[in-house]
Amino acid sequence: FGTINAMPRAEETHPLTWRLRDDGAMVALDEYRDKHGYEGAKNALGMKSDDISELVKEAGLKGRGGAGFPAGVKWSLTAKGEEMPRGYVVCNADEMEPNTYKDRMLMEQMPHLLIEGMIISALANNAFRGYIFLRGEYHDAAASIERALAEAREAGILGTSVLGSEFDFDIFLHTGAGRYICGEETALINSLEGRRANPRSKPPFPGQSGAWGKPTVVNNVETLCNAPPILYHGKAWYLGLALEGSDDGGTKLFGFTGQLKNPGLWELPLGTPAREIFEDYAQGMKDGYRLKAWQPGGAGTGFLLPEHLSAQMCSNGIDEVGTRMGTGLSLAVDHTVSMVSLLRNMEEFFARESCGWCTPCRDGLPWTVKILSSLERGEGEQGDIELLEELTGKLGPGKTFCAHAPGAVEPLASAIQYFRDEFEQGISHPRRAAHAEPIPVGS
Ligand code: L3W
Repeated sequence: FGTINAMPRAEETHPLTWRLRDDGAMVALDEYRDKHGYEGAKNALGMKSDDISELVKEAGLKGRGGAGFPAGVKWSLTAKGEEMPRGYVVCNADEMEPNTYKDRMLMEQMPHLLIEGMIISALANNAFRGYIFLRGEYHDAAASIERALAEAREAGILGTSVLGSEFDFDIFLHTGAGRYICGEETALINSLEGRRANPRSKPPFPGQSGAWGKPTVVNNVETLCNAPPILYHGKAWYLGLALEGSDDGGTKLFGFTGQLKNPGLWELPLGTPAREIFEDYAQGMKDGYRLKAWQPGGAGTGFLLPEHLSAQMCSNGIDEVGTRMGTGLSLAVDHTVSMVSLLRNMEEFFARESCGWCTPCRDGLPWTVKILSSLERGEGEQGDIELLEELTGKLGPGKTFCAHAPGAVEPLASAIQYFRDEFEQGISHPRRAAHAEPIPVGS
């Protein structure tokens, strides 16, 4: 994997990828400008900030990082006005979700689209500075972004008088040090400030009080990259890109990973049936492999069965079959994979990446790993599955400080729901008695 797969792309239908070069090199400033680059930002410069938020809201752009919160609504809620200090636009580019590499592709090849999106977000949110919080391992993306930032400053697109206007705005690149929790927006802000990457409580949302106490809007890379085409072509066009039945507007980078004939990444309309992505684009399973289950968009989304491929890939379409679209880069699990081993591996990852601040997450996730490991060895005991189910409830939404643990137990709950027999096969012991005597304190 690692490339946006070759397919015919047109400006009218592929707002994110139509400018991509066949050689995979970065689209430099001249080429970007030749293809309507920075025209969306110019339109935004002539608009009031509230009108930009309203346009993006009405275009149906939802967050592309995994949670799907409407971008225009987020922008409209940022504290702004004469009496407020100007704040920050932070691009969440800490792409560490397993199977997910869409933002890397955009940043390596289309950094000016991201910069333009951040200028539009800055205008909507009255921000004076932008930060791109980039996953530290993304060296090629860092090089593209640095080159594009230099080109943009040189051309008067960033800095004082953005594109000849009275608006000042500059962007800086910040590379992370490799923690999954930095993708949680308030942990990201703490890390940006030089603190330990623990999430903060919400409210206050970052739009009220974020980086260094100032209003801060945090958006995913792909979300920001959708702003320029909306500002250039308008909301009706953007809404019309999505297929009937989708509550979301526009297109999305969708992917399929696994033992597939043609794994990859494609820009497709929101609402494309998952089966079309799996069969037509990914070309189905390799010979000798059967599809057993799939996950729509990252390790934090629930497992689905082959029959659920009829669902449309959009937030409402995947909600209907019981989970979330997440990042939209799907995983195909084949018949040779043990669900118990797969879940043990996933929960090990989530347990390791917990910030450790709240008790349910810090202690609960390693507990799931311990139980799953014994089931994997065939040494589980009666009651283990019920205990795992209890843990999926106690680590679920609303029980922990942030979305990390609820995301971690979503695949576990669905794996038990659909593949309970595989978990039962790991049980070989009767339930062990609980401690008969209390353990003396201080012994
Ligand atoms: C103002 C309100 N703003 C919500 C904002 C909030 C945030 C956004 C989404 O988790 C999920 C997680 C991962 N006033 C607001 C408001 N907001 N209410 O909306 O917030 P939320 O709480 O729904 O989600 P979250 O905490 O951001 C994100 C899942 O995404 N995920 C993983 C993603 C990983 C990547 C990556 O590596 N690139 O994206 C996959 O499913 O598990 O559940 O901005 O402030 N009243």
